[in-house]
Amino acid sequence: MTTNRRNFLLGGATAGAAVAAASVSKVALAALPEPVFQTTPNTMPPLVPNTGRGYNPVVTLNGWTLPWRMNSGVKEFHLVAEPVVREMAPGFKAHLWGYNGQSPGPTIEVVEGDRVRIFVTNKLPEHTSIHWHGQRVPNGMDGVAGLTQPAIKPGKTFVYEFVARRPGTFMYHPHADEMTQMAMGMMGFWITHPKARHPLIDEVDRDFVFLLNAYDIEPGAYTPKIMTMLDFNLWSWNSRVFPGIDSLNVRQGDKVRIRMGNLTMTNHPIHIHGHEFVVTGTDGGPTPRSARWPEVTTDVAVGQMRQIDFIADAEGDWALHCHKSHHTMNAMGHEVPTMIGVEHHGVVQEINKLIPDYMVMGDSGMADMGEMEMPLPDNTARMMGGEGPFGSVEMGGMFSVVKVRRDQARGDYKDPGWYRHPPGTNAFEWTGAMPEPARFASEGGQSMPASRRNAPKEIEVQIRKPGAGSAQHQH
Ligand SMILES: [Cu+2]
Repeated sequence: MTTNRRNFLLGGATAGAAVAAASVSKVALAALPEPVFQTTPNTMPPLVPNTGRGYNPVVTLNGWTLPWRMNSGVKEFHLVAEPVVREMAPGFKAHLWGYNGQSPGPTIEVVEGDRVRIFVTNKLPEHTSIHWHGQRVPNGMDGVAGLTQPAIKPGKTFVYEFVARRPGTFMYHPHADEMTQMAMGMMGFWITHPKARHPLIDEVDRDFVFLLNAYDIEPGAYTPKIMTMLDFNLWSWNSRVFPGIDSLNVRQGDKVRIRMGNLTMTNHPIHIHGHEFVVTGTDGGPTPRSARWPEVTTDVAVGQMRQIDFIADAEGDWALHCHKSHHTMNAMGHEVPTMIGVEHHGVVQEINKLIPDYMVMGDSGMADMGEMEMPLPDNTARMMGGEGPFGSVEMGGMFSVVKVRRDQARGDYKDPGWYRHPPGTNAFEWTGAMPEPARFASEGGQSMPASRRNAPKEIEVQIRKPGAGSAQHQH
């Protein structure tokens, strides 16, 4: 218990590793696969399998795949549930709970038919369990604390064992004090690759996975508020917010797959630019071909997974983002009134004498907030930011870029930098003559009928206040 406590207080991934080694006895260590930890938030190269049946491995955005050991034909994994420090964007770290040094936990990749044994060690200050969302497992392996197993107490290790029966994309997360543990970042992806060519699962050149998750962290704070039910302020992919989310780098002509699982408390319409995709699978399995149609946005509802496939045939830097515009923004530090159309600069100076931190939305929109140097508390992601080749991208949260390049080598996931547009193919400023549009010739244009032209400009509103003795006129 004392080691758990210390681990909790230190929080760091390195501390987690040290404590994991110190608190498991030598006898237990001989039987347990050595846990593997990851401390950087970088996108790790795909983990090419060196034992068992082969497959084309996935790439976890700002994440990694958990190595396994083969023990008499069983794939053994070791997950350690523990407090972690996650860099959500450069300059902004969060104190979360996760697995093996990161939130989300590592992706687990197996092959249909594999017998899998997962050791789960609990280094959290409270009990936990793991549910294998979407999978066919024996009921006793389903991970629902209290229903199918006792909760895993702090310091204890449980074993889950089952056969990965059907190919697909699944998630894992606790089924014990879920509201706290998922609000703190405990979740991960599970891929079961088909064991042979599958009529409904096409082979692809690139296969990306990420989880949609959300946090409520006050600007300047490090720890999520766990009682939040709907009003989250950080909309993340794999516990990263733009500009902290890596780009998806592909070779022109590649067949690309993206798998997205939603473990937030709301839906996310995920939208791609410049390409059409088809939804080729859900957590229920591959979609029948007759039920696929081209789309550019697909809604991923709460607790769902969507697998999309497309041919990346158009070179360029193509945005990929949630279409809820407040999900492509990071936390706002203030309750800010909308002041569009109000010239307020003098007013703000007056208010600032009284309230130094007072801030208003720009009087012509919020775009200037993407570039404005606002006084931010330490450890805060800018509300909208991310430098592009033409200025601020004015995005945060659930936003990234699919970079399609002709000269990207096969299997190379390196960031190729910004797209160099062929000359004459960018939108440009018009500097020629601007004739007055004809509609200004008649005041009111087409929207106001000619008969109303002489209507009084001021409209008097009469408000009768309840309980008041006489009618009052107000303008
Ligand atoms: Cu969203």
